[in-house]
Order: sequence, then C-alpha cells, then structure tokens
Amino acid sequence: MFERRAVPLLPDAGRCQVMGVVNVTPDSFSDGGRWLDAEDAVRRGIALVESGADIVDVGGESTRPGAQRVDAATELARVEPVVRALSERGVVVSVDTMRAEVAERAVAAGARIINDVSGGLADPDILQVAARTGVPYVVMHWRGHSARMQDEDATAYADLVPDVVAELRRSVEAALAAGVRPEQVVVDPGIGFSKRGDQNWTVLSHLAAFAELGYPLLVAASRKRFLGELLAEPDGVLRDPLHREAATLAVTALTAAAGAWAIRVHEVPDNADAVRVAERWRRG
Ligand code: PMM
Repeated sequence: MFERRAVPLLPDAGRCQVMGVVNVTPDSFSDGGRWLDAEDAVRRGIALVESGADIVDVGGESTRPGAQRVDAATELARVEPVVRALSERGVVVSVDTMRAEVAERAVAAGARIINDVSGGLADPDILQVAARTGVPYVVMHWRGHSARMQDEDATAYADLVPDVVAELRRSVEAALAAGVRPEQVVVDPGIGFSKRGDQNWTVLSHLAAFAELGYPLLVAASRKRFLGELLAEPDGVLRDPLHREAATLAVTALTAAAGAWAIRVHEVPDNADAVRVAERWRRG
C-alpha cells in the first residue's frame, strides 16, 4: 500500500476514481465498432456515468497491439463531437490521444484531461498543448506505436521495473521542461504496451515503485491480453475479451487497494463497487 495521490485539478471522491472507456473506433480489441456512431458513443458515455464512472475516456484511435494508425482528421471527426456532447452534459471527459492537434481541439470542446498513451513521445507538440491548456496530463509508459510495440526489442528490459520507472521519469521531465506543471501530471505504467504477459504482472506487483515518482497513478488493465493468457484453456486458447471481466475486477480491487488514483475500465458498475470495497479496505 502507498499513499493515494489525487489530481488537485479534478473532483475527487476520496477513493480510486473510475474512468470508463468509450472507444469511438472500429477496431479496439474489446469494444471496437460498438460506439463508432457519435450518438451511440454519447449514450454510452452517459450510461457509464450513470453506472458510477467518475470520468469518461474518449478515444478515436485503437492502440491494440498491431493496430495501424488513423489520420488526424479521422481521429478528430470521431472524438470531437462526442467530447463536446458529453462535456456539455457536465461529464468529466478525458481525451485518449497522442496527437497535439486532437488534444487541443478536444480541450476546446470541453475535455478536462489529456490521456496520452505515448507520454509525449509520439507528438512532442502535445506537451505545449498540455502546458498551455493546464489540464491534467496522463503520461503513460510507451516505447513505440502499436504496429511494433510487442516486438522483441520493444519488450526487452535490463531490469523491468526500474527501467520502466526511469523511462516514465524521463517523459515526465520532458513534460515539465515544456511547461506542464507538476499538479497536472498523472503517471501510468502502460499495461500491455511494450510488455509481454509476465511483464505486466511484474509491473502490477510493483505499483509502489511507480507511486514513488510522486504523482497520481492511473492503471488500465481492463480485459487486456495478459488476463486472457492467465485464464487460457489448457490447449492455449485465450479467454476472450468479454469474459475477462471477473479478472478485471480482481485487478481493480488490488490496484485500488494499493493506492492508485484511478482505474480505466470498459464496464463500470462492478468496478465502481470494487473501488469502494478497496477504499474501505484501505481504511481498515
Ligand atoms: N490502454 C489502452 C488505451 N488507452 N490509456 C491509458 N492511460 N492507459 C492504458 O493502459 C491505455 C490507455 C488500450 O486499451 P483499449 O483498447 O481497451 O482502450
């Protein structure tokens, strides 16, 4: 267990926050294609809040392993109307993007968090956008785009946890050097990004080392492949993404009990219960 740091610029219920996901994409691994229509996406975002999400994370580009990139115009056309409509309804929206332009337009449309899975490495101009807009900025551990992030060299570490912490620290330092204020920073170890199954477990069992960076911690394990591997059939067939929910809940409870600021999940109600259990557990 470690001290749970909140994000001072956002409302906080004194417990791990629940970030619900709306992927406005045709190809995300777990909800791809379901919310591609803007109205469906908005309805989904509202449903997530009604079922207990504190934040709705809206993304227009899949980052699943092997995914190809979409162009900025497509990404923007997917996320902007959804961000605007949800923000107008008072939802705390986070925009899941690696692009400066998309981040800037999304914040103008009402987004209150920039969630950059590349931590400023994909499009360094995003750091100036974060600095200028002053909204919380999620710096995730990332080593390259989806097409090659699970390649052998992209998942090689001399010493996994210290290496990931050091790489994250470098990304945070670059953000601060660009003018991002420390109170804007959130760190995320990047579950599934340039990490193979076993490496994700090592990261999750060392969250305290990430908390030592001194920033609120976001963890996004929901339905990811490493859970499918853990629950695989004896013949090696992975548990399919929609049946990784109980495993996701277990990770939520453990992560929240450890002291994460927030967890990012696809299905909210049970995870919202789990973070309440975890908070009560922490208080003893
Ligand atoms: N993972 C995905 C997308 N966005 N954002 C953060 N901060 N951390 C993550 O681990 C993360 C993310 C990929 O998962 P999805 O396809 O379910 O959205």
